[in-house]
Formats: sequence, C-alpha cells, structure tokens
Amino acid sequence: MQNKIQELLDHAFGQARKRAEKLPKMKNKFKRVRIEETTKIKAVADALAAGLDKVVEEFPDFSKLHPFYAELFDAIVSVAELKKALAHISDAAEIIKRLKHRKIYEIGSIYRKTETERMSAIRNEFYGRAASVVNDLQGSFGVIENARSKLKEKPEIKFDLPTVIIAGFPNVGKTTILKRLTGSEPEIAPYPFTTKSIKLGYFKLKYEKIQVIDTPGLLDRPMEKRNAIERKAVIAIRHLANAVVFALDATTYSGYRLGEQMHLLKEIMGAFGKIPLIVAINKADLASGEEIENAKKSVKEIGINETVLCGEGIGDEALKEKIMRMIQRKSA
Ligand SMILES: Nc1nc2c(ncn2[C@@H]2O[C@H](COP(=O)(O)OP(=O)(O)O)[C@@H](O)[C@H]2O)c(=O)[nH]1
Ligand SMILES: [Mg+2]
Repeated sequence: MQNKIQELLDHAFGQARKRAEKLPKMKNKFKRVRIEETTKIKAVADALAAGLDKVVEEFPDFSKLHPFYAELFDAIVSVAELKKALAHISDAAEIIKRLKHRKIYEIGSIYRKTETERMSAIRNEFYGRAASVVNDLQGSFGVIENARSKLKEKPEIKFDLPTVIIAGFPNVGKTTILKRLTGSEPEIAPYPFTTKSIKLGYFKLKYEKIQVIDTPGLLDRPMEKRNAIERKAVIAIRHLANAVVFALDATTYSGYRLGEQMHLLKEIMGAFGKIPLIVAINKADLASGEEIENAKKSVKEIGINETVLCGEGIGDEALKEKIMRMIQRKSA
C-alpha cells in the first residue's frame, strides 16, 4: 500500500517536472514563475485525481456478485468498510481538485512583481497538502487491496445446476453419501474467500444433472461453536441449495448421540428455512432395528417426513429419486 501511494506521488511530481521543463523560455521572470508554478499545480493535481479515480473505477462491481458470493464476501471483507474506503478515495480526488483551483486562484491574484517567491511558496503548500491527503489514504488502500485479492478467487461452483448440500456431524457418512450418489471421488474445490475447501460431485438422473456439495467444517457442528465469519459462511450456502440432505448416523459409531444430531438438524432446518430437507438415516447396514426406529421417530417428531434409509448397498437409488422429486417440487 505504501508502494502504491508512493508510486502515485512519484508519478504526479514527475509529471509536474516534465511539464515545467517543456514550457517555452520566457524573459519576464514574473510571468515565467507564474506559469511554471501554475503548470506544476495543475500537473500534480490532475495526475493524482486521475490516479485516485482510476482506483475506484477499476474496482470490480461487487453489486453484481452472485448472492452466495456477495454474502460470503461480506463476511470476509465487510462491504460497508469497503464502500467507505472507496468513498474516501473519491473524496480525496475531489479535495485535490478543489485545492488546485484555490491555489491557482491565489497565484493569479498576485500582482506585485516582487512576489515571485510567494508564488513558489503557494505551489509548495499545494504539494504538501496534496501529498498529505494522499498519504492519509493508506488504510483505505489497504482495505481495497485486500478486497481485490479476495475477489480474484474464481467461482468453482456451477450456479446453473440444481444443487444439493450435505450436512451432518463429522463421520456420519457425508462424504460416503456424496460418493454413493455420484459414483466417483469428489472434486476438492476451495471455498471462495475462506481457508476451507468443499467437495463437489455430480450425478445425472433422467436428463437432469445435479450438483452435490459436501462442506467439511461448515455444516457439521452447532452454531454456538462458531465465530461470526463461520456463521455467515454457513448462511451463504443457503443461496446455493435447492435441497439439503442431512446425514444422520443411526449408530453411535460417529461418536455423536441421536440427541446431539437432532439439535444440529434443527439448526440446519432453521438456517435453510423453506429449502426442502431430506434426512438420510445412514449406516442402516450397521444399525440395530431399535436404533433405526429411534432415529425415524425423532425425525418425525420434529415434523420431517422426507427420510431415506441409507447404508452400504442400501438406499442409493431411493435417495437420488427423492432428491429429484424435492428439487422438482421446489421449482414447479
Ligand atoms: N458400514 C457403514 N459405514 C459407513 C457408512 N457411511 C459411512 N461409513 C463409514 O463411516 C466413516 C465416516 O464416513 P465419512 O463419509 O468419511 O463421514 P463424513 O465425515 O461425514 O464425511 C468411514 O469410515 C465410512 O466408511 C454406512 O452407511 N455404513
Ligand atoms: Mg467427509
């Protein structure tokens, strides 16, 4: 940031020197100094204002981001802070333009032949003020640079495909379900603007291609365990989901009791609102009849009717069909 600001100043003062050197030689010292100092002020002001305006104009239009990215981006960067930084820079350009007019006017008001030094002093004042206005932008330049580097991260997600999000505690079988649905190893993709990554897979049923996303570290623990950024990251996923599959381990192998899993399930229901939710009661091949019944009963008690029994060799096609039906119902 220091560099960018220094570059801007160096360039502006360099312009002033170049323009002054190119002025025609004049015998009349008073006239020569007046024109020279006015030329320098104009050159510095124009170069600085143009450079600052360019920083603002070239910033990507974040109002055009997909809502998923917009919400995530806001969690990471604070759009309010970014807008403030951009406004700060535009304002600085305006201040410099006004200062230019004022100082040129002051020089123009000098008529005594003895006051050439005064004209140079005014130009110097202008240099000092303009440099200090630009140097004050350090923080705002930092905010913008940071935001710009975040925005460069490329979208990895296919926004045009119906998308299923898998949620549930660690080790309940989320990645296994993704593999079963898609019949392949998931692609690992960076989670935009975050240090996390997500797993992506695709399956086709009839003629429709569906995207499945597993989000390790995001939808796998209760909200109270999260910081503000993680909460927003969770909420942002809402903008992607056409359906949510909540993986529930009917056994205790994952280390999470049914009660804990139900707590997370209720939170996920809250976070995803009206988006269709399917509970995959998983590890049915390992679970006892009683465990399966308990899981089914608890899920029904909180008003969820869409369940599929899953496990090794159990329920793959049923889950696909159900996802398809839920997505179609949603878009119908
Ligand atoms: N027997 C059985 N094991 C399963 C099933 N689903 C997952 N697992 C096993 O449970 C462990 C955790 O599964 P994983 O998909 O990695 O869980 P994740 O952390 O939720 O993604 C792995 O060892 C899986 O092989 C299932 O339906 N039946
Ligand atoms: Mg996993």
